[in-house]
Amino acid sequence: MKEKIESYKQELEELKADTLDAIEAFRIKFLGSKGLVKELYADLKSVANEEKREFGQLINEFRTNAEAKYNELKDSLSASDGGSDPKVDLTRPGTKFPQGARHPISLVRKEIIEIFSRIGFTVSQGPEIEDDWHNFSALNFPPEHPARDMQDTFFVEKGDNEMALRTHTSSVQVRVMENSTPPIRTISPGRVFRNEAISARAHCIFHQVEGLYIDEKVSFADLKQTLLYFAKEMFGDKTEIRLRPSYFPFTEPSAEVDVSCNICGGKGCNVCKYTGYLEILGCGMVDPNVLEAAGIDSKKYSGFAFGMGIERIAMLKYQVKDLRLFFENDVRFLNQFKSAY
Ligand code: 2NM
Repeated sequence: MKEKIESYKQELEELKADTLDAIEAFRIKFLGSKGLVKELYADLKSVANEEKREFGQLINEFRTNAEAKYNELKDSLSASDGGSDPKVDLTRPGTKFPQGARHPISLVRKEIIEIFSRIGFTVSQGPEIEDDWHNFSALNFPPEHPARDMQDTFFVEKGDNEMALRTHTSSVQVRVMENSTPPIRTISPGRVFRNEAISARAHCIFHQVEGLYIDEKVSFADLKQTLLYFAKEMFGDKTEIRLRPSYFPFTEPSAEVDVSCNICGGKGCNVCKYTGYLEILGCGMVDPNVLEAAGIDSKKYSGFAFGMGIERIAMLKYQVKDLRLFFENDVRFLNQFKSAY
């Protein structure tokens, strides 16, 4: 009996197991229900009574050692290779994270910026709270001129000088003209604010992209071709544009630009109200007064400018019928733009 325990002890000490299977085989051999420990306890029954105590202790010691060794082997294996821990199943599919979606206004703004970047326009930004000069006076809105009522302005008290939430991002372009010399090619995306009643087609906060191009001999033909390029990139290669005379204080001449309806291809449908065209932006040649106000020589330089509402473009592109959806951030609406990029 003594020799048997000794030889098992020897075997236990010399045993090496470095795989999950080998460790399991070790456990079965030593600690299993038909293992060596069990066998020794069975043998104990046939040991003489006066020797039972001594052998019992030896067997207990052997079992404790075997258990310790088993735990040690298991620990060293899971420390060196967590993947083999039987509690961790690396073949299980992972938990899915709900994925967000970009806001359609961000998507359209990004696309507009990319289209104009390809023909050399840079992006400029400026403050949302503006002084009268940058939002109105420098843009050829004289004091008390009815043009100032074309959009209702939110005024903000700030000490002695009255400030306003900008009503267009043209104010950014005044700053660009004041701080740089032509050639200037820039677009200014940003939020603008108008005191308007909220409806399916209007909101008191919306997003604009305005563009400005100033150099020697910039012509109305340059403006038309730039906008045609933009329309085709934005709405597809078959898109046509149409210009109608209009009025803005900061441009002369001025025009509204329509694109052929991308829904019906110009044939007429309820989206274009059977006109075949959709209005997308306003534009014109920068009034010499605006150039001079910003310190640019209007004898030497000319330029064109344009402005568009991002919500309007997004409504046409994604066929959204109510502009208020862009401001509610209902995830059922936003999730529909997941694949966009
Ligand atoms: C529009 C329409 C026409 C415009 C003018 C200027 C500036 F600063 F150069 F005078 N920036 N943007 C402009 C011209 C904006 O929005 C409908």
